[in-house]
Amino acid sequence: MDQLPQLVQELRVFIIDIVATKEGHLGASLGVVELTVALHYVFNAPEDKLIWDVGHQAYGHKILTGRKEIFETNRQLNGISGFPKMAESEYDAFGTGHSSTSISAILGMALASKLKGEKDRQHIAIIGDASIASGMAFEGLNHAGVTDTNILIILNDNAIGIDPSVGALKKYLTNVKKGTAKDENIFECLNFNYSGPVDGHDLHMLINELERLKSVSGPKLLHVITTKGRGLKKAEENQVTYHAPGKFDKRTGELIKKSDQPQPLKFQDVFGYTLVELAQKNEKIVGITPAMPTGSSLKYMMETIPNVPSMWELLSNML
Ligand SMILES: Cc1ncc(C[n+]2csc(CCOP(=O)(O)OP(=O)(O)O)c2C)c(N)n1
Repeated sequence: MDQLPQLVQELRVFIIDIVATKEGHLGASLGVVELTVALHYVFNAPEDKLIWDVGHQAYGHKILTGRKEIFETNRQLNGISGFPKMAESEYDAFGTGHSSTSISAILGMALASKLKGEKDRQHIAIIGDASIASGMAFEGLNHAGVTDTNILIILNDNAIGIDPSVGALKKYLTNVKKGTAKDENIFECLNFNYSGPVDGHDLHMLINELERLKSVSGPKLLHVITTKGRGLKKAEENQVTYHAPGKFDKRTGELIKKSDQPQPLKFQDVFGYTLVELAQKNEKIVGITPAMPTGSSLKYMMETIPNVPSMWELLSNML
């Protein structure tokens, strides 16, 4: 227990060191370093199942589960995957990459465990505030709430996806954090035992809470508040850029320009600019983001043609 704060520190420095030169996702993994250490301290993976939704925040998990020496091959040809991958490690309970699958997946595993009569196995899914707002995650919550499975959903709430989170659930979670949510707790209403919000950077508190929840039966949800990019000032300040920043100076966080030569456009920029060109000629074209205006370059259309026509206008134009 005494050595864990040092482990947290070392893990953070190691992630920064490697991603600074090898590139990859940064902010999300930095935000869950304490949570990762706490989870692996309290639970007994791979016997207990841990599913990281999307999986771009699982670098710490990979490093702690036998992949430290090969972590520098992350996302390279013949190297390790940038996402949890079952074929890569028995600690990766489920292959992720597409968001919002973790609740359904962990529920399926918990139900299977129950059928097999395994009483002690714990099932945990860690999901972000952007990913929990999608349809598939709701389907999982809806189903889980009427089961007597021992599942723990950890909501990692940093108020940002790749771009800032949006929508009614985001507003609700903000109100929960401020203590001004009007009605009963939404997760309690769905039959989850809700606890939190807790500070996701307070290692001891996390460990105590996870230990406590271990013996609470039924579906549980722990609401954890974290800061994306935690521990690297620039990454905390520019959370969108530092989601996947490319090469940077590991001490200052300063981005390193690829070269002074003009760079070819990224695929998503070709897509984004083409869409603007087409939409300027055809008012029936509507952009729908995959919850990442920056990553998909739909931000160009949002900036150039920001008005959202009403559904009625759209329908009457189509008729
Ligand atoms: C189905 C699907 N849509 C979109 C994406 C692109 N995407 C990757 S991460 C992410 C947002 C993640 O935000 P959150 O769940 O809050 O996790 P955080 O990065 O804050 O840890 C999105 C939209 C995806 N991976 N899968």
